[in-house]
Parts: sequence; structure tokens; C-alpha cells
Amino acid sequence: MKQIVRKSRGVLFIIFSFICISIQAQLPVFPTPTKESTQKGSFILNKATELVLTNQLSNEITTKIKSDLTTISQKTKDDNSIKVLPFDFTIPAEGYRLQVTPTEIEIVASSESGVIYAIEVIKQLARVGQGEIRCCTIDNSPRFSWRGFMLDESRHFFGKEKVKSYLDIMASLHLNVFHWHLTDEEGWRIEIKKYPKLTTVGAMGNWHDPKAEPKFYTQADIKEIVAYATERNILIVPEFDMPGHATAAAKSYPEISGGGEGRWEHFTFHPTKKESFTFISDVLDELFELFPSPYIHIGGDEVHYGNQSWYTDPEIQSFIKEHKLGDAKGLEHYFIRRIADMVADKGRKIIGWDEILDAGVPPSKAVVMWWRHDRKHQLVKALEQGYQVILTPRRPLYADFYQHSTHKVGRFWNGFNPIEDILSFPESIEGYLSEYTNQVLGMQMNLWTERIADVKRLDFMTFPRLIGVAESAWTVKNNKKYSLFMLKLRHFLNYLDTLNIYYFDPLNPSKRVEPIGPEKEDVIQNG
Ligand code: TNX
Repeated sequence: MKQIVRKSRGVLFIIFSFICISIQAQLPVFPTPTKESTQKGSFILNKATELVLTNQLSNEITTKIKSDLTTISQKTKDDNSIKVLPFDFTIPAEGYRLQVTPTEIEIVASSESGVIYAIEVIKQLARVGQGEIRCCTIDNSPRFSWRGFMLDESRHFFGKEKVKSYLDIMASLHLNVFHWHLTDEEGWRIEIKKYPKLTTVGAMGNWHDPKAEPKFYTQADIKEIVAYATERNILIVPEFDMPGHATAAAKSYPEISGGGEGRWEHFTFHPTKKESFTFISDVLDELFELFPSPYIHIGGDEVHYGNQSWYTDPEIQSFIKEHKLGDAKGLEHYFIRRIADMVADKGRKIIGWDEILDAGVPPSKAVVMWWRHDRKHQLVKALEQGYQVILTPRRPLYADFYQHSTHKVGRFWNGFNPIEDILSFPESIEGYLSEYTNQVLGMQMNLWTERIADVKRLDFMTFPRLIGVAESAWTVKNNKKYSLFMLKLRHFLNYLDTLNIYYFDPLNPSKRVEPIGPEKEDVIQNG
């Protein structure tokens, strides 16, 4: 008996040592770098640390780096420096090399983006070591160029400070696209000077309360947030959803409403009136002034929910006949083609949900976001037809699905979305992608906020899954290890604590109560 106890103790000791070695060998850095190694000694980031920056950096980035580093440095006065070397164009886009020795940190990158990320990693290491950074070498570059997060602020509005805080965290995680869902049924959230009713009428209400006071971003807010994102290597792609999910806009200007019945009244824009296209063109002009993004997301999803009038309106019916569009579906496709052309004429490119695939827009004019995980043939079709594709399937990448078996509010579709499934994506659908890797721009987590009424629940649904998304979008398959990721996760959770983020803790699932908002229990099954 004694022997068995001793033996099992021995086994436990071996396992324990193995875990310790893994923790030791693993840098507490997210996402996991392409290559990392540790050496003896450490660098102390302190008030006297000299910053030597290459003059290839913009003034904004230079100022940001200086202020970032002073806020986390120690009070000691060791003689050391951080040097950003001139760009080395052999390093892959957004990548960087970081060398930490006791006296110097050297950063080399091929562009400003890589420098921004190298500084973010220094900040991660300095936070864990309270200013002391273990000597190491990191060679890092991304697996995908599109590493996104989508936030729906139409269903519920969260505001400028929350968005900025999420942009900070995204930058730390090397996420580089913020897809901003600003228009939908429940609220229009962006000031458009030419159409003031969008924000007096359209911005009123939210998913829980149609009478809630108007909430929206002014154009000044937008400029401020876009500049904030740019300093963090984040592209903001706004979404202006059409022809469906347009209720907030169509009820503000009923003359361009496409009808719709009952709950779906005003769900679409009028698909044939000249005035609809003038409105859309004007709004796009203001959006393009505000957002430098080469892309605009035009939605294109779920039009059939509220296009009942398209079948009865005589003007629409005769338009379908005159243009030989066949039926309402054909008209929907015509609408998408027309918008894709309009956007292309304005020098940008549309992104659409995978419904747009059937519209016949040439792949040079559109990028497809594949979201319907149960329709893999849509993904295959998009790739076969030569479209660039962004992977954002409901499972495992929709954060309105719940993430733990004990949770009570959220979506469920023959399963939910735990962080494990995010970490094994896109390997879980690898077979569909292998021949088309050049067309896959990347992946993105989408957070729809019908059942997310406050920031506490928003945090809980977003984190830590967003860390998993960053890992899967940046880190190559062979470096993604669920167990090792979980071992170092605590470090990032500690950082989220300093930002007062109410995350779900998968390392201790019962630690925090699920903030459920107005619903008591609400699992939305397969829909
Ligand atoms: C489907 S994703 C939608 C959204 C909902 C979401 C909820 C997509 C293109 N449309 O309008 O908010 O499901 O999961």
C-alpha cells in the first residue's frame, strides 16, 4: 500500500514538475508567438530607460509608445535602453523580432504595425513581472491578416469608453479589425448630417426597450475612435446593413421603407425607388469621409424576414418584370449588385454576409463573411467562385452563444461555444480550406447583443473567448496547444482585472455569477 502511495506521489511529482517546466519555458504572452526562447537574466523597465526610436515612426505612434512605457516602468534607475531599429522588409507583414537582454531591448519590424505589437508584448511581459522582463527572443508574425472582432451596438449601445477599452485589449492581443455593427432594426447609431432623423428617430430604443432615449455616436466621436484605433493598428470597418435589418433607418424616413408586415414593418429599404439609392449613396459618402477603411460591410442578410411587400407592391412587381429579375430573390440580388457597383465607383469594396454569394457580384468587388456554420456548401461555393472569405461561423465564433454548460442565457445550436472550440478553429474545418488558403483572409468573433443589456454581461460574453480568437487568428496550428494556453491564461485575466473587466473564468467556472440581464433563463435554440 505504502509503495502504491509512494509511486503515485512520484507520478504526481513528475506531472507537477512537467507543468512547472512548461510554465517556465512558456512566456506569458498572448497570442502565442511563432518562435520564443528564454535566456538568463532580466531587463528592468524603469524611469531612466532610454528610448531610441527610428524616425520611420509617425508622431502619434512615437507619443503613444513613450506614454505606454512610462506608465508601467519601475522607479529604479538602471542604465538600459529600448531600441527600435530601422525597418527590415524581410520580416513578414505585421511581424517583428524582439530581443531582450539585461541592458537592451531591440525591436525590429517591417512596418509600424510590427513595432506596435512588439511594444504591446513588452507591456504584457512588464505587467507580469512588474517592470522586470525576463531575457528572451521572440520572432513573431501572424497566421491570418484579418483578425477581427464584431460588436453590435444597434441592439444595445455601450458607448465610447467601452469601445476604447476593448480597442486597447484588442491591440494587446494583436487583433487588427474592429467590425462595428452600427445600424439594424433596434437603433441607428451614427450621426449622418444630411439625414438628422436617423439620430432623433432612428437612434431611439434598444432591443429591450423601444422607447429608450436616443443613443448614438456623433461624427466627432467617430473621428476620435478611428484615430484611437489607428494608433493601435486596428482597422475599423463599419456595417451599414441593407436591404434588410434597415428598420431604424426606414422608420425614420418612411418614404424609402420597403414595407414589411407586423413585427417586420420597415425591415427593408424600398428596393427599387430612386430615393432609396440616393439616400444610401449620401450615407455612404459621409461614412467614407469618417472611415478610411477600404471596405464597407453592407450586411445583405436575412432579407426574407421582412420583405413581404416586395411580393405585393405594384411598383416593385412591375420593376421585377421590366428588369427580368424573376422574383423577390432576383430583386434582392439585383439590389446587392447595384450597391456593390456603387461602392466600387466610390473606390471601396463591399463585405457581405454569405447570402450575397448568390447575387452574382464579381469576386473583385466583394468579400464574403461566412456565418452560417450549418451551410458549409456556402463556404465551399464562395471559395470555388474565387471570393476572398472571412471565417465567422456561428459555431464556434458567435459570442452570443453561451460558453459553459452551467450558463443560462444565450444561444445554443446543437451545442454552445466554449473557448476550446475556438482554439481548435479553423482546424476543425481544415478540409474545406486546404486548397484555398490564399483566399481565406482570416477569422472573426461576432458579438450580437440582443440579450446583452449592460457592460457586465458584455464583458462576460467577450472574455476570455476573445483571447482564444486572437490565438487562433495569429498563431500557427502547431503552436496552438489548449493545455499550455490555459496554463498561462491567468496572466491575461489578471490584466483584465486591472481594467475592471467582468470576464468568465474557465479556470474557476463557479467563481463568478453569470450576469443575465432582464432575462431570467433564456436559451435560444437553433435560431
Ligand atoms: C443572425 S449574423 C444575424 C443577426 C443576429 C444573430 C444572432 C447575421 C448576419 N444576422 O442579426 O443578431 O444572428 O446570433
